[in-house]
Amino acid sequence: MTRLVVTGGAGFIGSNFVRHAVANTDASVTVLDKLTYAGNLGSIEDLLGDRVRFVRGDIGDAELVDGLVRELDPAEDAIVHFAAESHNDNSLAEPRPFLDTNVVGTYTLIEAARRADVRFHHISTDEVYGDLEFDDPERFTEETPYRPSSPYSSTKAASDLLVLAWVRSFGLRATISNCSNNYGPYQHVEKFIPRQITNVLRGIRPRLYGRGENVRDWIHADDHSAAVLAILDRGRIGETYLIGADGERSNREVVELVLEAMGRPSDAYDLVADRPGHDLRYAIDASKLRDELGWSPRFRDFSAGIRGTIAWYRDHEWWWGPQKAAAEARYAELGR
Ligand code: NAD
Ligand code: TDX
Repeated sequence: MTRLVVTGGAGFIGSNFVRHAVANTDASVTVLDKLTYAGNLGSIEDLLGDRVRFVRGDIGDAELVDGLVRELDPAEDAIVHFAAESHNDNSLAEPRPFLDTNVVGTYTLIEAARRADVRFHHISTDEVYGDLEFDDPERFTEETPYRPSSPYSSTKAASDLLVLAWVRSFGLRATISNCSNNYGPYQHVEKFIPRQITNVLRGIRPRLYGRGENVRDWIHADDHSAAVLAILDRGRIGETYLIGADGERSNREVVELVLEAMGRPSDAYDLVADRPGHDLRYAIDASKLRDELGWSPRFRDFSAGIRGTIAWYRDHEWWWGPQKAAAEARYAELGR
């Protein structure tokens, strides 16, 4: 049986991936997660047992990481690296943890993978490519030059470049995926869609940055997980794969959809101060992933996906409720 070490497996996408891997493969999983403010053991607690083990620790702890990676069989096992500081607004307020986890943490993991000759998959973001104009006919591809805008995206870009250098210089058996904006269950309430859903549930008006015109390319987290499994299974070593589901929407459209689906007037939101350096638009061309690996998204109807996500937050206040006040207090300090 394959064993996967999944870093950041108590976070949003990592926990969705662990759930997806348990349901769709016979792999066993070791989750390595520091449980920062963004990690929540409640996201995977029901899975813990014979197939899923949880280790609390920092990906920058070389001794701990080496020990876990040495348990793996280089012939069939892999490290799947989700752990990161992931929120742009936090990276603008306090960049240092982004350097420690995203850059030094990734370095620590690829050194361990190199020593043990273990396959490594690096999870990254489309934000490494910077942003597009609203009317740009081109979308991001694997050939788009890196042009990150924020402390978050620049540290993710740095981590991608480290992985590529380790492939070329040391023969690390690694792949990289750069995905667009994810939505779905278990996403922290600081992020755009869960923030607005839980605001409405708490009787607070949704908040749109600037004029709400910025565009994001949405994909359901479960489709991201399926793409990562396809890359682990059939991806070519040293290659980058972009993951996206043709889900471009302006932030205003998303908020209107959430409000309507929750039975509120579609204009019952407030415009607030913009994010400094706010990327205008992201858009992914995932042709390589679709054509080479045969992946395609299952969640094609965005408004159905949003309604499912709203239902999940309605039913899981025990999961998000304890985080809501602290997240809103951080936004209040930023005037957003
Ligand atoms: P998240 O913030 O929800 O989860 C991050 C997890 O990593 C948390 O469980 C946290 O406790 C853990 N963690 C943080 N620092 C750690 C450390 N030093 N050691 C061990 N664990 C640590 O993030 P997410 O949204 O699930 O993102 C996961 C990955 O996917 C990130 O690499 C992110 O860059 C990438 N990504 C996210 C999106 C998105 O839309 N959210 C899109 C593309 C790519
Ligand atoms: O209250 C809000 N109002 C608002 O208008 C919040 C929290 C956000 N926004 C806007 C900013 C963005 O244009 O919504 C958009 C999405 O914001 P975030 O959820 O913060 O995501 P983004 O900055 O696009 O980054 C996300 O996608 C790429 C993830 O957080 C990253 O980890 C991932 O790499």
